[in-house]
Amino acid sequence: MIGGGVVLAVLGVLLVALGTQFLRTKGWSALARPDGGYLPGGETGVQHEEKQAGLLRWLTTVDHKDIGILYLVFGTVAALWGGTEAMMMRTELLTPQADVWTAATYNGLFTTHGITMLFFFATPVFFGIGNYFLPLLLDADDMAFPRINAIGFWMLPPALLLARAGLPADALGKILSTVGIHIPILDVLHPPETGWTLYAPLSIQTTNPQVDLLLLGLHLSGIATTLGAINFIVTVVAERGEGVGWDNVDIFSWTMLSTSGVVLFAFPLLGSAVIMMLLDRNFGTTFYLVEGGGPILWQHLFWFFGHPEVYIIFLPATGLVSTILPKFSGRRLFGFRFIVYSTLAIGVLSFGVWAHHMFTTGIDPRVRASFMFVSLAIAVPSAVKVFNWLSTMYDGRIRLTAPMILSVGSVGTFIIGGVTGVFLAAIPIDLIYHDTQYVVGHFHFIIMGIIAMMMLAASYYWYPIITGRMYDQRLARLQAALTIAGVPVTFGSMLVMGALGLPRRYADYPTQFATLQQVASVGAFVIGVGALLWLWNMVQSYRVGPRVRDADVWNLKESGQFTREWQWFEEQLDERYAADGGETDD
Ligand code: HEM
Ligand SMILES: [Cu+2]
Repeated sequence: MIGGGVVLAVLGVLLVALGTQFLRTKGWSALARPDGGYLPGGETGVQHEEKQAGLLRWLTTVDHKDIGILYLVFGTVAALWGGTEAMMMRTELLTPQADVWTAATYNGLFTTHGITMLFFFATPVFFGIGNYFLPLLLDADDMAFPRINAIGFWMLPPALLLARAGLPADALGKILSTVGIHIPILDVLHPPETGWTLYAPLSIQTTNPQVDLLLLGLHLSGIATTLGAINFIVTVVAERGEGVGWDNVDIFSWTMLSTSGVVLFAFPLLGSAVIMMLLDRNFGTTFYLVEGGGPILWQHLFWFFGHPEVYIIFLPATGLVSTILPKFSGRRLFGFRFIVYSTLAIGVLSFGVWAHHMFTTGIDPRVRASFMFVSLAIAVPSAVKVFNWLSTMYDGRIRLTAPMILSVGSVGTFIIGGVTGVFLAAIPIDLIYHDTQYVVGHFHFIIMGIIAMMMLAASYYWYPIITGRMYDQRLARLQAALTIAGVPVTFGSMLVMGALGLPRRYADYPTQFATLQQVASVGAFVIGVGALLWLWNMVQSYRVGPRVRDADVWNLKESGQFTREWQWFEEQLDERYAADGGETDD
């Protein structure tokens, strides 16, 4: 025991020493990159000027901005797919019976909706925003490893196809069978019905081979996410421009750095856990079976990944609030340092709370209590953020643009999502609310309320930089209002239904819940209409929106907040319009 302690202590000291040395090293960008990215002397090994044309360009690009856009487009497609499933579920729930779709279809819907939204929408969209803007914000030439960056992205489409092969296979099989063609594999692949949590023993006993493809897809997406995270970390640590010291790193980069650190510890574990599940399913191992490690082992491993995953997508959203809110309050971010500390604290604490998902499984009460305390403790750094945001707005000159409306809305929905979460962290309350619609309501206030809403805010805030054009701002404000109104109607109803005892993951329900379910569905359709308006606005403005000629779109110079990405944009505009004498027409 004592020997082990000494070894651990020595290892710890070594690790800290190494880390300090790492951070002290100057001139990282002068080091050769093993992947052939940047060469010594600050010359780029990758020539963005010689881009290919058309489709080939998008398939071969290693430019961080292009890869960022690829991520954003991919994430948007996934969001539309997962969003369609949300609308299908809400349609089913309009009536107490499972009559619109079968119960089996509903099971498939919530499973694939959850997986698509978390793995293929939320994470990729933040990686897209990070890819596009981190190098600009940090004054770096590109991401640290441009080729690895491209590889990381290109693993995602096959991962999505593997994870979601069930639906296309099902549909294709049905279509082909009407014309008399029969391909057996298409009949057996159908959407998994395990929930996104894939609990054993159900996920091991299910014969549907689509579950195996899903596990492979998750594994692949895990590799992709890890590669991306390594790239973000090295970029922030080693690729910052001359004038960007650690005291000068912007808040969004801080959150991407923290998120990437969390990814590094969470996703590889998921990778191993799903491989063990594949072995259980196909090769007779018993990692998660009663005679072996037991089903609870899966829950431990899954949530050791799963809880940090929710912070992986939450932290960048807070980074966006901290970035956008001050710009339209005419004031600097209040308590910058404390926001950074709270971000780091949440990142570390996120690994100490996983068993709060397992309070009802009969684990040792003493273990449970410790997880309850850490879970409650996370409320502190989260509240620090909220108070800082409120203080930033206090006495400020608020301008209600679309990104600002969404940011303020996000702070509001986050407060509801956070406070309902504190209740769940308390064991006696969780024992009652576990597996009810209350839980689903709680996490959607976060996942839709701050995460998706801040993505929308970011799209409105930075749209001019990415496209060089402006969108319809009135439509954007309308869309922001619809989303903010829809979230509490939909997910507030779920909170109430859950508190009244309605379990989650059921296609049918007792008739006394009909009214609340219908209210929730109407709210969801309002959000859905908003999403379509957003899509229309983005696509249409990309084609015919007015060109931006003054880089100070948001009047940021006035309050001294014309930050690096906008300065870069200004240079671009200067070059563009100097080159053609301002003759470019729409
Ligand atoms: C308009 C927006 C949305 C609506 C109306 C919606 C609706 C729903 C519904 C009805 C369920 C199933 C409830 C049940 O019967 O158990 C669900 C589950 C879930 N949703 Fe959403 N959702 C939305 C957005 C999102 C977003 C943006 C994310 C993630 C980024 C997300 C992640 C999840 C997850 C992880 C589950 C749990 C799946 C499971 O039980 O395995 N949702 N959602
Ligand atoms: Cu959790």
